[in-house]
Amino acid sequence: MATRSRPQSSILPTAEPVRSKAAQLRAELMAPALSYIMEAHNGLSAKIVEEAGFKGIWASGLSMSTALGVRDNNEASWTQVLDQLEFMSDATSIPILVDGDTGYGNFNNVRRLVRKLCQRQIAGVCIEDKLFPKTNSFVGEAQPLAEIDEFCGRIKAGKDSQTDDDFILVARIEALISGWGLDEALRRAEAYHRAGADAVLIHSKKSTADEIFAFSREWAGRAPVVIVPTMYYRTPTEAFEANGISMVIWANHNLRAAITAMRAVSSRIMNERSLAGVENEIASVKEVFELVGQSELTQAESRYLAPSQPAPRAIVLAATQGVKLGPLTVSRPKCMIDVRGQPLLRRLVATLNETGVRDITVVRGFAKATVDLANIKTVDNDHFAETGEVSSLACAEAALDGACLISYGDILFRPYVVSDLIAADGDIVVVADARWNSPGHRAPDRQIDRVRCARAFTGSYLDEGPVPLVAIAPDLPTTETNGEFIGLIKLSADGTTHVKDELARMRADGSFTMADLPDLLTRLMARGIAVSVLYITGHWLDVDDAFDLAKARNLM
Ligand code: SPV
Ligand code: MG
Repeated sequence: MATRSRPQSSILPTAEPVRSKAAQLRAELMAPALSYIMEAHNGLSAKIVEEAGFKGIWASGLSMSTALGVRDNNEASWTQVLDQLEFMSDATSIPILVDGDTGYGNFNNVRRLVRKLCQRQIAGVCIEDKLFPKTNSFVGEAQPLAEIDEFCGRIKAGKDSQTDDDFILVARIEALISGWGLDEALRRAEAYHRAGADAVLIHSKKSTADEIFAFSREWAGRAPVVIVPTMYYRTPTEAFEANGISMVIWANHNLRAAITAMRAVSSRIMNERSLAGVENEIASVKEVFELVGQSELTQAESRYLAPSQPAPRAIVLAATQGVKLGPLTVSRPKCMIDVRGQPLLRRLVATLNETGVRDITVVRGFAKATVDLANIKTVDNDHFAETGEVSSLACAEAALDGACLISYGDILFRPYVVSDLIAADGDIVVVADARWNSPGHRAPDRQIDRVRCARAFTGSYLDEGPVPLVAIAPDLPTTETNGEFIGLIKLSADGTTHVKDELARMRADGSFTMADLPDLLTRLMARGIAVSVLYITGHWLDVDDAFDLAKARNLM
């Protein structure tokens, strides 16, 4: 392994199970073996570096800028860089050494930078002895260098600001790059080391490592030496080990690989006008999901999300012709009359769909062939002219299974009415309009199904839950009427069982054929089965006669 002299550190690798990222980076830097860190420029590339087995990440300024589509001249602000780092840090468990350029200003900017880096568990920063705004080291010649004392101030300020004792500050010496020679590089290394730098990075743009090795011989391990062999890439890694280098930064190779790969795939798809040629040469969508840990989210959802209740199915009773609508229902049933450009039933189905109710069985009768909407199931009551609502409901008995809604086919209501009904407590809950008697609501002679409840509507918080139903019939005295049944019922799974039992009883006792839903509800209550009422105040309508239709068309 390496024959270089080892820098001393009080913090060496230990058997501790969990170390901070800064402590991990410190251990790598101070260890006798040569360590390598690999460039990343965003959360994805950082994950890939970790996946490859690297012990650390170089958050390259050149790569992060380029990935953002800007130049490595501090065109991306330091907080924009910080945002990238936050994603990289969150996405990985290995330490990140960030390329902090010049520290983005003077000592004061370095202080703020280091505090923010520590907050985001960034393990260390490398700052270079140039001036803000910086230029990449491989651009141009003889870039100006910072005054040594001023740069030492930046180092001290950074070290004084770290909130993790293990945070690493690497001082980067640009003297060789700028043509100032080995002695100047060593003078600077010594000053920066004394100012508190944990390591020095000696940079070179030569194609051989000669000047780097000359530096490291003279430096003799006074502090760890970090290098970036982008230009002297042919030098064997064993030579770095043999010359006392502590850490190698592979500085921009993921970015450059991405550029090559993205160019190849884009131009191929452009030229071939097809994805077929590239599909097997690029990462699969499955791999994409794996990289970001999609399965963890699925597990977490099963742990933390409340199990969603399956939406009830719905049975819509739409068999009647609706003779009171005269010529409008000669060739189609009233559920199919036009209400402002759409059949009434299509509007009803859309409202149910909006609340998650998708399994809808419509009981057809009169002119059944005209009831032909998409997304509904149909069953037929071919005896619609001689039978009542309960017979129609029985035609849909196969759909009476588990939680169910039963709705008349000639009503419309706001979606919240269904949502509130589904959420309401109770095995059998019916919706009633407490404003049943308001002026102009109905044609004066119109018969409605009146309900009497255990408590009248109050208009206060008391109305929030359903109230027990006491009676339901068209002929309740006005003084005893608390609302109008709108033709919408919710059954829980138990409620559905009660209804099916009652249908069987009604079949057996002969009351089945002409019975309507209020008769069914009355029989259930007589057997001691609780039925409740959810009050609403308007926000619904039914279409029974020309008066209702005019109102419906106005409302839509
Ligand atoms: C970087 O990766 O941004 C560096 C290394 O600073 S270099 O581009 O070699 O200057
Ligand atoms: Mg850089």
